[in-house]
Amino acid sequence: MKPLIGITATLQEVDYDKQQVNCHFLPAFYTDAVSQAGGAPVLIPSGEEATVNYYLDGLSGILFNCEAESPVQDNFKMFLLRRALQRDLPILTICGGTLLLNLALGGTLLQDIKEQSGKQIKHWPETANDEPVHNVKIKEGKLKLILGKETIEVNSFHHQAIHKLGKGLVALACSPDGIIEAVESELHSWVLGVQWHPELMFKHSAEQQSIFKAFINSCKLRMNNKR
Ligand SMILES: [Mn+2]
Repeated sequence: MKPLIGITATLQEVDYDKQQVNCHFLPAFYTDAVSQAGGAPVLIPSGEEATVNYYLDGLSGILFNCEAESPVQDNFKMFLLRRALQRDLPILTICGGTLLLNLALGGTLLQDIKEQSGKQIKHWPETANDEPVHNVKIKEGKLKLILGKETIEVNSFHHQAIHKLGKGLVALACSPDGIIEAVESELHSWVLGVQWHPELMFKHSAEQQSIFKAFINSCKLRMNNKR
């Protein structure tokens, strides 16, 4: 049996049959990454907060995607994230999802890395989305156990970053300019956030794929313990 993995979708106006229509949108990289790691992906549309508990009853883990949101959608995602944390569900967050995780736990953000930190390395790609932009140094913790390495090359698509860490979060990886690029929660069984996009790299990177495998394995444990 495969664990059901919720992935947050983004409500977005899309050209649909010659009209602009609100669609629930998720790049297929996310579902591909979850499927290939052994999970059964399920999209979670932004909607009524009253539905959140029904999702959480059925899911064995949640992946928070990165897409830019409206405040209304952010509220829904924040509600979903807080409830998932309360239930100690396995959670993987990517890029903007990781910033949301930090906010959910009371942390703060750097709104513009260049302006606020004065640091100069690039956090935005010049070429293909799946190519490395900078390296990250990996500290002791969950990510080092998953990757078995002290340095990896990652892609990067962010102007914002974690500033003050949220309650229970520990930094697991930093870029050469000292920006926090990965976190885990010490207060939960399996909560990992990365600032880069492993879903764009996993197809040709075994180490990026191992992040999804570790997530899905924790979701399988959760599923088996619940039954
Ligand atoms: Mn970066």
